[in-house]
Amino acid sequence: MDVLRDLPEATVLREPSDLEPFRRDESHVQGPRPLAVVRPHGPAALRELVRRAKAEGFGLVPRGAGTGKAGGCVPTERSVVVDLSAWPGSLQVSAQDLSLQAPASASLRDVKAAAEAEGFFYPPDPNSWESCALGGTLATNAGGPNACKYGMTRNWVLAVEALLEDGEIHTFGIPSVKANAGPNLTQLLVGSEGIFGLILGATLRLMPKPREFTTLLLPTRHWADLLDLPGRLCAAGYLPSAFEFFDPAVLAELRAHGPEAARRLPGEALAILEFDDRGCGSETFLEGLLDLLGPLTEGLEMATDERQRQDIWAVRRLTSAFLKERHPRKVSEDIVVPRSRLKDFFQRLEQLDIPSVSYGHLGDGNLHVNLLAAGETAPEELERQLYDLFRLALDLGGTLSGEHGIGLAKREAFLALSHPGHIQVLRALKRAMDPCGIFNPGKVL
Ligand code: 2HG
Ligand code: ZN
Repeated sequence: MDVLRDLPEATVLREPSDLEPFRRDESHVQGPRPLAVVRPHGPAALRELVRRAKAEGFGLVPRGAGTGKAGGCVPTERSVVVDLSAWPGSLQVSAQDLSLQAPASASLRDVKAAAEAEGFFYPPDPNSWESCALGGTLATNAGGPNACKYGMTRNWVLAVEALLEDGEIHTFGIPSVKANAGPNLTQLLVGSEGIFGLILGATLRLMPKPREFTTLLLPTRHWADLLDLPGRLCAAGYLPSAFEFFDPAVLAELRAHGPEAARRLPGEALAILEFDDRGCGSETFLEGLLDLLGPLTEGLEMATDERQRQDIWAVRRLTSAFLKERHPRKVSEDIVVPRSRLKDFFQRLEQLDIPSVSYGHLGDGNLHVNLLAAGETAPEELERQLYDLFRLALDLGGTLSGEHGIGLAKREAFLALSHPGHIQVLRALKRAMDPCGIFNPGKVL
């Protein structure tokens, strides 16, 4: 029986070859073929989808552009993928409210460009910012390099529109940073990975566009010298807008096999450091900064124009895809440790038997530890390595995901390693908001 027959206001894909690409996202996990893929164009489709999902017992798996890193939009058994790429709506900037309204289907690239066209800045910048959908960034609470100073997507969401289990679209929040009438349901939905409802649009917070940048390439001969720098900078009142790093192994691989621009990268390990405060190009600011960097200034390069700045960032931006191309079966993690524990983390990682290389967001302690040989490692051994890694992050006061979320990829580890009280509260919320279990079943919890 076709559970999606005559679905109003929707395009439905049913051909196996059309469904095949929807089994995956950008993580290492893959799901079964979905029952169908639905592209809703209006509320009637969603109302009917919820009704039929409850009646027929199938799940609704939200999907944006499929660039997620944790399998959050990967189907589980008996589910329909709700592809929000055709969800209607336009981008509207309110200069007076410093806000931007956008549908989940908007690309993050267009959102950032719309803000910029009016002289504003929308900071969230996950690596996939040029191809991901806004809806995916809201569902996963996406991060990126700028989170070091500006925080995650959730810090920039004022209101959301979401489909809930009654089949209706509800709006939570208002276009103001001040909204305190009861607990914040907007923030409950952001980052909930579609398990409480489906986010269809949002009102985002904007800020004036930074106009000055100081961008540094910071090579070092001794990798460990970089590790206390994020903490030292912050303690001294220097908060970078981004502080990225490549460990010696990633840097060597980029240099040996990367594109032309990567072959010239200096150092044994390397950091990219950016400031965007007003006055960050001034002599006083730079003097203070160089003082703090001390011996690390040896070999330092500074971008002197926007093109050089973009060249520096281009290499960082391609790293994930580059490593994936060279090691297609690798597993990439995104654990976090407080920046004050970075040195301890890498010291203790060395003592564990986890063959890995690392790069990522050193400034906020969000590390992409990559197990390049995961595809050739026995499953129990891989699981042992991952659990040891997660336990280490937790022991140091961190967590097992900083920006990619739990999805399918980290569900078991999340359930096994989280405090039971935490899981109990989440399950109670799930039961209350989705009593029939139709929203993204088998994810997170
Ligand atoms: C990045 O920072 C992304 O480049 C992707 O979060 C990281 O591929 C990865 O693991
Ligand atoms: Zn990242």
